[in-house]
Amino acid sequence: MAVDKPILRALERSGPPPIWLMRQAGRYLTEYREVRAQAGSFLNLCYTPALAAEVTLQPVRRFGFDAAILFSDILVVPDALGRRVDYVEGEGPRLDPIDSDGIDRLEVEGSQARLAPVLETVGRVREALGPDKALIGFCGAPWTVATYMIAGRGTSDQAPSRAFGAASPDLLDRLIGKLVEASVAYLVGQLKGGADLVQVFDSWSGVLGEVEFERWAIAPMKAIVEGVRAVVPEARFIGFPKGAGLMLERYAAETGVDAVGIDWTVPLGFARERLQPRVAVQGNLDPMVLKAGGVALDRAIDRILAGLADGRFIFNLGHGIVPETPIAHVEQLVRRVRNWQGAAA
Ligand code: 1CP
Repeated sequence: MAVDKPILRALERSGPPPIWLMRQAGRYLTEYREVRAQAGSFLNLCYTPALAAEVTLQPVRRFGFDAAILFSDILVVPDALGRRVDYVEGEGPRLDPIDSDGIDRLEVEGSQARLAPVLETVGRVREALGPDKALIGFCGAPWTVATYMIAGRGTSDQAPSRAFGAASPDLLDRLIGKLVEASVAYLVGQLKGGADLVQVFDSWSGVLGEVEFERWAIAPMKAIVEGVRAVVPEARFIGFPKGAGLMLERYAAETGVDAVGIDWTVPLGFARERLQPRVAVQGNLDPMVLKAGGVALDRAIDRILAGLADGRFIFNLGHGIVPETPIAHVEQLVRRVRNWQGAAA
């Protein structure tokens, strides 16, 4: 694969830091809100290629980010596996909590046909995107997707899923195994359809203890990386095990990813000394600092760049942008990262 895209270059060596933002397509953009209203339901937006492609491209057009991230959601996978998924306005996703029978009935084989519209979006975006821009495909990591399938909604500590794993670890293994299988096929489809690399979001890995992190975060991620590379050998991965803390080092060493995303709690010295020698690092501005803006934002940006931009590095947030973020703050961020002259300047 020719490395003519700053994001792909940053996976291999240092250079001017490329930038994109998690949840860069979303409610903080007026142009997103217009398309979202036109689509009716959120899932309808995800499954309508013309509209999903449009909102994928909006933030790249507006801010000149180095990557577009496919507009979809991690919960299209349970939806495609035959579970009921609803998005309740102002509240978030709702699913029917899954049990042993439900796990047995998951339709792994049929799931890819239902995801065809998302793959069509990938193709449309790739065609419309400049050659220097990367298209990032994605899925949720099995543990994080499982937490929504088990609890039926987002929770603050994933107590229902931790309890499920403690009481029925073999059952959770079965669910995770099916999600690995569906995710491999889905990511292969995205990469063959035009994605330049993929990110796997393990937003809830931080609630797992050491043993559980090995079993339900590291092992499934390694299986996904290996499964995808068996079909697409050059596949590139960013893993984002949010909240993983000290477990980041083993995640980086053992899963086979090319880059790890780090949230804002990860010390820059740890990222530089323990992670960057092994993988590229992506992150880690606190979305609340971006929302606040001003001098505090400038200082935080400079500190991250001084700490990480000498190595393999992609500038990003430590989690998704929040809807209340002023557009001017995003412009301030992009300008400052683009003007970065290196630690010596
Ligand atoms: O009304 C709306 O517009 C719905 C809000 C929304 C949006 C814009 C949801 C519901 N999902 C999305 C898009 C989305 N989700 C993207 C698009 C691409 C981009 O980044 O621009 C991506 C990558 C995701 C991934 C996602 N969905 C994650 C992993 C990342 C993260 O934020 O931790 C998770 C956990 C979800 C579940 C989900 N979907 C939507 C919401 C509000 C949530 C979180 C629910 C909760 O835990 O309470």
